[in-house]
Amino acid sequence: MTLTRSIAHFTAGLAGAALLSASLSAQARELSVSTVLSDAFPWGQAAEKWAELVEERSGGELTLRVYPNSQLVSGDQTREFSAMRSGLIDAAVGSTINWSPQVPELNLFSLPFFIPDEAAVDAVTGGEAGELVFEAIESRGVIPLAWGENGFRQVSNSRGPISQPDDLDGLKIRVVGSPLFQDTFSALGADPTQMSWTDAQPALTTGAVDGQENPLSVFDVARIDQVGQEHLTLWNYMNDPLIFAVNQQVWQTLSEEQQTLLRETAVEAGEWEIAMTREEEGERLAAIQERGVTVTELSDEQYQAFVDATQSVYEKWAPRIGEEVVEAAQAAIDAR
Ligand code: X2X
Repeated sequence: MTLTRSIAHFTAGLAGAALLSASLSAQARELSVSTVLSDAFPWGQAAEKWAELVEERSGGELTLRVYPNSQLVSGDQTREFSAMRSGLIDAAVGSTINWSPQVPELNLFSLPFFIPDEAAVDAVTGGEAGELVFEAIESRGVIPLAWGENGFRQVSNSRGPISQPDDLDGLKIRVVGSPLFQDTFSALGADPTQMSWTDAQPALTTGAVDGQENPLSVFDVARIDQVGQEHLTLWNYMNDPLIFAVNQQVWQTLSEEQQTLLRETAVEAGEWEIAMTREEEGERLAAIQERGVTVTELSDEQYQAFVDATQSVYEKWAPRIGEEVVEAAQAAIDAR
């Protein structure tokens, strides 16, 4: 080989390598996925599972990078939906509560004592109401793909057992996201304060608030009992579904194959996480009780007293959510 020929050969080789890496990087795509809770919790595990499945099946063409602890919105979880809509975040596995300030229909799930059990949750998310909720999300610039579950939210506090509305009288309760929660806890005679999850833990530790409400998985993993929350009431007052979703512009730049892959893996990860969350509830409750927490269960009569006390919240919020969605959900619950 002459020197000129070998230089030409070498250069061609370089150009080939550059071309190959350019085409690889044009294909390889990384999307950011926001979550509020990390993979110590089922919620974060749902997002990690989604990322794993996408990695496996796309052969590295598509990567989901999970950013937990609301870090992409500086801890302000109620801004997650807006950040995803505007493209600051590509995707998220988010709570209906945190997105409800931007999507009023999502308050459906926060209506107190409206969706009483797992069968009711599945009937709502899997039926016409669920479709209407997904349409509402899509009409606001975000593509919803699948459901997950944070779980039924239970109330805890540091003062004493709660078995009737009077027991909440004057208690300072940390609440999330939507103004609906202010209404629910005010109707029960409590003194609700809205704050992010990031701020909630120090507020519980210092005693700035007396109580909070979260699913058993969150109570257990975050060791809420260790910040003085010794009384826990199982009242299933609302279920907190999670939604896997992608920004609309990002979605439109994906090939049809990639869209199908993202949707199918989201559905799979969601089903996996919902089953796990429900399965683990029993052992979590046992672990919480072993750590010395007083657990209160309600009789039918006691439960009804809470339903009656929060009736005004239903009446105020059903029209804001949209009668069509609420009626579709009610019909699904009745037929379950
Ligand atoms: O902030 C909460 O309580 C949490 C973690 O459950 C949600 O993001 C809704």
